[in-house]
Amino acid sequence: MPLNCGIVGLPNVGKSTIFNALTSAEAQAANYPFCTIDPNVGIVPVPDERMDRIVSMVKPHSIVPTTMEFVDIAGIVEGASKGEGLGNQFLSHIRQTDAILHVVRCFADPEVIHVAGSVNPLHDIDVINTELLLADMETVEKRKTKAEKAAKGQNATAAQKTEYAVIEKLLEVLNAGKPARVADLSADEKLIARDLFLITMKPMLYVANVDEAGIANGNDLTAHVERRAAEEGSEVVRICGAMESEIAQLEPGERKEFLAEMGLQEPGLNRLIHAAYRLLGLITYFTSGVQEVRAWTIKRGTKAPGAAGVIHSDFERGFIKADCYACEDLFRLGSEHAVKEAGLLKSEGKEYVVKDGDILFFKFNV
Ligand SMILES: Nc1nc2c(ncn2[C@@H]2O[C@H](COP(=O)(O)OP(=O)(O)OP(=O)(O)O)[C@@H](O)[C@H]2O)c(=O)[nH]1
Ligand SMILES: [Mg+2]
Repeated sequence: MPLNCGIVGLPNVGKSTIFNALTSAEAQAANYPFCTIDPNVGIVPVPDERMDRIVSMVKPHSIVPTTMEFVDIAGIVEGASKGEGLGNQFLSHIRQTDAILHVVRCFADPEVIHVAGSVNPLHDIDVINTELLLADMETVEKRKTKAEKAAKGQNATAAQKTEYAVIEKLLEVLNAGKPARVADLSADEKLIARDLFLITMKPMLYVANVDEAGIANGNDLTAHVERRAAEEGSEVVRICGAMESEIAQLEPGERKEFLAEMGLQEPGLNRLIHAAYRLLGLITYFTSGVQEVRAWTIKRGTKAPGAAGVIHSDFERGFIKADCYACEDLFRLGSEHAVKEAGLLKSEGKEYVVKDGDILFFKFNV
């Protein structure tokens, strides 16, 4: 199962527009609230210029980028946790994602309806975050009664006591209006908390949907979002949904020209994809040969056998070793042969922690 990011926010803020630009899909995006009802799912290649450089050197027969999944979810309104708007059903769609991209409207356009009547990013952020928080409080409260009884019973096990302690810690944080992710939990406690599938435990970043004028330096509205995000330790990605959807429809040549005219290096979507990738704690390694150059996704901290397992479970089961070098060494020295000559191609064992940008060759035996 690939990890995925849910696109979340108030109705009519541009979630489906951004999703369509990301996935080249044609999910319905229109100027009325609750245009999206069922979640739209799309798989997106992760742009990687290191991959392009490897390909230009190796000239393989086939090229396979790595991908990630985005889910376009229905808009949330005040009271959603109590069933308002499209209510609880959509919270459950968010609960199934691995990370949250919280889209905040930072463009004025009087033509586009705002559900609260006026554009006010901080108010919008509060509405969404409050609903997510309330949903989590309900989840934790539900669990509390049973956990408390077990923990205070005569035959309470250590695990039951820990579970209750975790629930108390989480409630303290949530009651203070803070997301569950800031709760101070040990690694063991986090495992217990994970079973609750809390929405505010998921990593989250803000996507400020701006008008064209606001892309380069932001605008008055994004300044608020950036301040709030800094207080929370969250990231903000600025993007113009309307323009990204135009860029996405251009041919590659036209796209380059258009970006150059706008004074941009790359589409905002690339920045968004990379930010989402980081948010999920993901890194990329490559396999490279004349047959195929391919990028693979792993969680940061994965050891060599686990990385091999992403290709095939046999690779993990029968893992012997991995020959490994950094793609940066390849770029610096010009060829795999030169990397070898320089003694930078290493044979790594089961304990090797794979690094972002490693080029790996697995030896296995099943
Ligand atoms: N001016 C401007 N309009 C935008 C931008 N992004 C989206 N819109 C418009 O905003 C309206 C709503 O866009 P959608 O993408 O359908 O919004 P949504 O958040 O998916 O809405 P729901 O599915 O109803 O929750 C459409 O009319 C879009 O054309 C933008 O960057 N600038
Ligand atoms: Mg939509």
